[in-house]
Amino acid sequence: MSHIQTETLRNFIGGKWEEIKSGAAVPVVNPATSETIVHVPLSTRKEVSDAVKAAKKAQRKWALVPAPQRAEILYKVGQRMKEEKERLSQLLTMENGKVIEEARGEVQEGIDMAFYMAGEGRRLFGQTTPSELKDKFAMSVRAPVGVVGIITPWNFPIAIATWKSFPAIVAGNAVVWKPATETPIMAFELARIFEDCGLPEGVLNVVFGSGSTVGEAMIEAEDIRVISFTGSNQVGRTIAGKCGERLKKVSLEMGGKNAVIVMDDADLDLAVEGILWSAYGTSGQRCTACSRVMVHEKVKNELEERLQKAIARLSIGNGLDESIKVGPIINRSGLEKIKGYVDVGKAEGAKLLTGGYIMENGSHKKGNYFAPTLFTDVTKDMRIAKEEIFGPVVSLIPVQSFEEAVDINNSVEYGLSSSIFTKDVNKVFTAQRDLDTGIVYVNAGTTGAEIHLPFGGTKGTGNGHRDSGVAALDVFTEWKAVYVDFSGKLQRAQIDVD
Ligand code: UN1
Repeated sequence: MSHIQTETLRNFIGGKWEEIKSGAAVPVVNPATSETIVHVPLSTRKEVSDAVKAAKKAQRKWALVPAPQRAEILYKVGQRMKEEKERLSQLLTMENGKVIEEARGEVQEGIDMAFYMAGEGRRLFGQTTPSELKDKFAMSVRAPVGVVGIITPWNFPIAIATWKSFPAIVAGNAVVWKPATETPIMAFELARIFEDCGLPEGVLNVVFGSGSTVGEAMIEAEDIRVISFTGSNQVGRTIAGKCGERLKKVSLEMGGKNAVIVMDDADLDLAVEGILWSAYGTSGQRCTACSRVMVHEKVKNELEERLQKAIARLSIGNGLDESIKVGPIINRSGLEKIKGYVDVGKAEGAKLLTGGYIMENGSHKKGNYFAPTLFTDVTKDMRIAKEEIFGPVVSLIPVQSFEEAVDINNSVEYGLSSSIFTKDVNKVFTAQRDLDTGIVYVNAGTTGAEIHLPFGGTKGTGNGHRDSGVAALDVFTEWKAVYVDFSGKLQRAQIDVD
């Protein structure tokens, strides 16, 4: 890893790569091999405070740079990411475990976001609208909020970081970023690319460390006006409470319990492919991963058989090998959690069709591998049908009708993504209206969001905000209404209207 400056990564604060005083660090472990790749520092409140100060200072100037010029940096960043795509993808597979094809997809998602948000530099549209008074002009503009805090997860360490930091930067904010300690290399690489592309010092600051110290200090920092977080529901709720007390804007994306509906008229080959890709891709470690399948009873046996055959063909192993389809689980505690849910499912009376165990033989011994798992005869009240597992575990829930499938889809606490396989156009349109998730797919699995559309969900998935798409700008800007009276006299709104 010669391109990484030291054995322990450094924070990026005010344009400088800073070692932390205490020297405290933890290893970053490749989940496919259990080898230590690098160390990540555990910063303290002091580093957060330094980063906030640097960001505050930089933001004042950055906000005055015309947005199309701010965007120029994002174009350069996108271009650099494109040139370095293969190298970044390899590193991503090493630190996160996802298979190389998916790592390339994730880096591409970041590249797409760079060009898309760079385009916003020449849009950032507000509204112009007539005033109710003569000789008066009315418009709204987006103003940056100031310093923003972003807290990103290990499962999409570069894509999600771009969803949050790119709109923040193009809109004229400065960023303090705490990446997940499991996957700091993507943060190091992205910050380095920004530095190389000429981002003024202090506009992007990276502080490595734990949620309980670094995350907490960011929430408490008065000068951070927005927190954008992706992670667990439990942590998100705590953040929301703390931000609420401080009247701090907070945008949360907290996972899902996503379902595919397979109707009796579905193209079953397509449904099997869609389920396989969205459930076992990324080893089920996506917020959008398919975790439930509501299958019409008429095609239940057929779907079970086809899925089992398809699962048996999945190759599981080190994602750097191009032939591998399913990589490892991020760490040991992730594995234990998944195993725990399999035990719960069995105890609840669900029927295990395949998988259900930690793979500990042969080449799998070195990494954290979980066998792709399929349960059937699951009922909607079982815990495995309600709680987020974040692993390669699917529950088939037999249903008798379309309406029942939609009801079950909507019965969980989360509302991120859902999908339906059917050829009936009436069901397609009814489903897109009635499924209560932030993302709906027709004749595709539950994953595959594109960056120019809003990403997020309802109920326990979020708090009404969205990542990516134009909606992301709402998180990182304040609306400002501007009235210009050119009548030369005092005109009172609502009163001098005749
Ligand atoms: C996530 O799992 O948090 O739609 C992000 C998808 C990807 C992004 C997933 N484009 O699955």
